[in-house]
Amino acid sequence: MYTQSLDVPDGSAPALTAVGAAPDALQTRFDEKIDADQKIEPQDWMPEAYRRTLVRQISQHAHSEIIGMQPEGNWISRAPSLKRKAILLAKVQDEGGHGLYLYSAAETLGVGRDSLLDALHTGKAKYSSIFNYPTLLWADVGVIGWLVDGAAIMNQVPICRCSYGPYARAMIRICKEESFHQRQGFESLMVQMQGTAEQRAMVQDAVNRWWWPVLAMFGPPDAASTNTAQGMRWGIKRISNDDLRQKFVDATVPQAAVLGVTLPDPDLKWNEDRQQHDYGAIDWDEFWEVVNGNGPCNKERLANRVKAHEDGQWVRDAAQAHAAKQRARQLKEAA
Ligand code: FAQ
Repeated sequence: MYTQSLDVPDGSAPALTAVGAAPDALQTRFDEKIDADQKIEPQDWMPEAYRRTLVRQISQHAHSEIIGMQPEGNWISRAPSLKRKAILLAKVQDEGGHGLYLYSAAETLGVGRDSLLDALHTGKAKYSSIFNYPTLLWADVGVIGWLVDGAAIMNQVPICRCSYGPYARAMIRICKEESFHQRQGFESLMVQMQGTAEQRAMVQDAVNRWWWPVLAMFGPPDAASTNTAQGMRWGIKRISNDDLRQKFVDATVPQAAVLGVTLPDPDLKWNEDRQQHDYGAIDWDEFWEVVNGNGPCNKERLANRVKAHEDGQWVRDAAQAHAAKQRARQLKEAA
């Protein structure tokens, strides 16, 4: 199991590095560390805005992983073979594990898991737009692995170099698992593309529906991205939304050719001058509708999550009762 430094700030005492130091000196030390590309650790002094930004991003990332279990989880009972079912089960469980590492990383910033979950369940916290689209066909599962996990890797590899130590370390393991996810999706699609005309049409249909939401997943254009400049200054974000999107398009076009699918964009073409692909306009109105709770599956996803949390209450109660019993026994033995 992934572990963190447990030496987390609890707000009751100044961080060790703060003793005897004036705030300006602390800010200078923090800036020097960021400039030198050193890691900030939970026990280090950090500006409140840096802490808040990390809590926002890491918790939203955790929520995305947990909600992101639903679109593919929907197909576990209908996978076409035992092999595909075993792969899919492992993948969906991995996503749950990613959520747990990330909640742990957020907790090192002095925030409780209950409050993070509460923000998700009451609709205050965001999670990735992409998980509000339905999985209509078996091919959707392969396309999620290929394109959604592919986009996630593109976005998350740079976060392995994030300035906040616990987040960066969590991302290293997560990215290794995402690579397996991407490859299993591509392989599943490859098999389907070598099947019947009906299977090939199913894959193409899934690609047509997922392509544009996947491009939007990287976030708004740089000009409209409110958090990018500060995130990059702090070394939380290393590459901008548009640059990551471009890298993803350039990496995916040759993969689509190997698969034999068409990416649904008549404006997608190689630009010799830029040495990159041009691509068509993303529907940002649709993106914001989805982010603001009005996508095709937002209500269903959140309702499922709240129900799962409520249904699991007895497990949390039992774990706490067991821990209390253990503590009482240890106290009795020590007395
Ligand atoms: N959906 O100023 P920016 C996965 C919000 S995990 C919803 O550019 P920032 C694994 C953004 O929060 C996928 N909201 O923001 C998997 C901000 O609002 P706020 C999740 C979005 O933070 C695979 C506002 O728009 N990955 O796929 C989205 O600098 C398969 C302005 O945006 C991560 O979370 C969106 N797509 O950049 C699981 C990675 N985009 O918070 C299961 C970590 C933007 O100020 C199956 N996060 N917004 O109210 C990041 O890299 C960044 O937070 C970005 C956004 C790039 C997502």
